[in-house]
Amino acid sequence: MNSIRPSSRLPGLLLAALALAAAPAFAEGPSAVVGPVHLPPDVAALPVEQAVLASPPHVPPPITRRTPARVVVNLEVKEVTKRIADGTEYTFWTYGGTVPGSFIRIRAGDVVEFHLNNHPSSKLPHNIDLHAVTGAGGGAASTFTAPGHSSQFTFKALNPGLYVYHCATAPVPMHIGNGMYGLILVEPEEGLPPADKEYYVMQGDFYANGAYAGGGLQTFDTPKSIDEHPTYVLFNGAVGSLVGDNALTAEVGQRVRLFFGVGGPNLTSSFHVIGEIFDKVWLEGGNRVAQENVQTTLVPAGGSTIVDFKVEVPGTFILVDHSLSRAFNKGAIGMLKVSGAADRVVYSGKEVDAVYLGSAAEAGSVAAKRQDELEQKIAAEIKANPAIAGLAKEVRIEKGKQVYMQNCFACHLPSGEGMAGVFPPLAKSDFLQADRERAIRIVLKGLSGPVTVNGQTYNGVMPPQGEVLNPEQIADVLTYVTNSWGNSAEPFTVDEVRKVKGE
Ligand code: HEC
Ligand SMILES: [Cu+2]
Repeated sequence: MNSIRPSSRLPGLLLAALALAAAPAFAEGPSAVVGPVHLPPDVAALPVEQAVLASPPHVPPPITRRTPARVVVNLEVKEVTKRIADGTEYTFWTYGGTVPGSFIRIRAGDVVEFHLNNHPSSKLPHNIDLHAVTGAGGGAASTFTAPGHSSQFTFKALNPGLYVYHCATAPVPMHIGNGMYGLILVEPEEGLPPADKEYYVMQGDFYANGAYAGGGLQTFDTPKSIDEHPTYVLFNGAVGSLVGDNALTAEVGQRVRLFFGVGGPNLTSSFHVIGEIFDKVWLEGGNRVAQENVQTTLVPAGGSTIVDFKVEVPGTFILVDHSLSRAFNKGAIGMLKVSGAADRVVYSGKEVDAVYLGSAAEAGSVAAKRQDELEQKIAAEIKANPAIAGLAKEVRIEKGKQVYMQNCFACHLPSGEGMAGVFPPLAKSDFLQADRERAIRIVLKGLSGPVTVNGQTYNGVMPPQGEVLNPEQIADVLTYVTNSWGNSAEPFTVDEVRKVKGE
């Protein structure tokens, strides 16, 4: 963990970094190495502790000591390629290998010896600005670290609260936009009130050089970022990172605490949990409860909140940014699954959330898994046997099912049966199966006016999907609906869709 003198060893990278920097004051480059701090005897005498870091959605255990310590934090920067959406990967830059980065938990009054280690496989220098730090750049100037190097600095945690940390290397929006942020909790001296479950969730906006779930490997798109037009708005770095098998869990009667932050780089969050009310909100991540009984709490970019709520009834509770296009079209959805006995006085009806979204996202993630399995099968089949047409169709169907579960099921229902008199059925629909081009046109351009499906007349409005779905997604969803629930047809091709689209 030796300090290095980056200015003498890294001329190439430095020039590159400085050239990129069009130098706003907070985009920190390297600063001179000033040598180890002289700790006064009372600080030098403090017990030394290695910080336990946790990966999202988990947090380290509460701090039980009631006296300060010298805490050593080791955080590793790693550039990794991981799933961002079904069938789609992204090159993330991370603290600790995850988005958001490792959760750091310390206590007010602690003196922290912070080590930032940039993995040798990294392509770029990085640093860290911790909002919990009192000092220029929040540590950024002292931690500018080249690949394969390690920087060290010391700070005293003066203010309790929940703080964002992030990379401040130029171009800063790109480093943050690639996932370089996380949370550091500075517990008040007396600790936080106890909770049964504590979770770590961060929202971020991602600007990809491709469409939402567009497939393949995506990277950061600077013009989209400058225009603040994100491709994804995500909880914990991927579509579905908190749904299905990955959902947060709790039991009836427990007190749940969410440490929620927004990395940005640009958007704020209207953070809401569908079907729950925040009993307590530590507004803006400050150190006291500022409000009780809150439905939606606003969290700024580079800010945080702590929310507590007791779960009284079982069910699936959906975490969203209540700017809902981000939830429904860009990925900002998570789930808290609460198990236990129902309390029919508190809540008696059928589980609306489960139909509304829950089962959809779960069915979606099952479909995603199935898609992956099938794709692996195809790869194996291609090697052994060129007869792969049947499997290819199955993949299209599974992909189409995911599109359906996001865009169609709300009206036509997961069973494809529609709703009598309101939404026509797709299952065994004579109308659907009679004319392929018409089916494509309906999905692309919508439909209104009277139609007769299986002898029943409908006169509603189906919104056009051509703006939301690309031709491949439309071909997939039509392949799915024409090969499900007793329907059967040849797969729809992207060319067929393009032809109708170009009319
Ligand atoms: C907001 C509700 C809504 C959504 C979402 C929706 N539809 Fe429809 N759809 C309708 C309505 C209403 C009609 C009938 C329109 C009319 O009466 O003219 C319809 C008609 C249809 C028809 C022709 C009638 C039939 O039953 O065969 C097809 C095919 C169809 N939709 C497919 C889809 C697909 C595929 C999606 C998703 C990509 C989708 N719809 C999304 C409401 C919706
Ligand atoms: Cu960085």
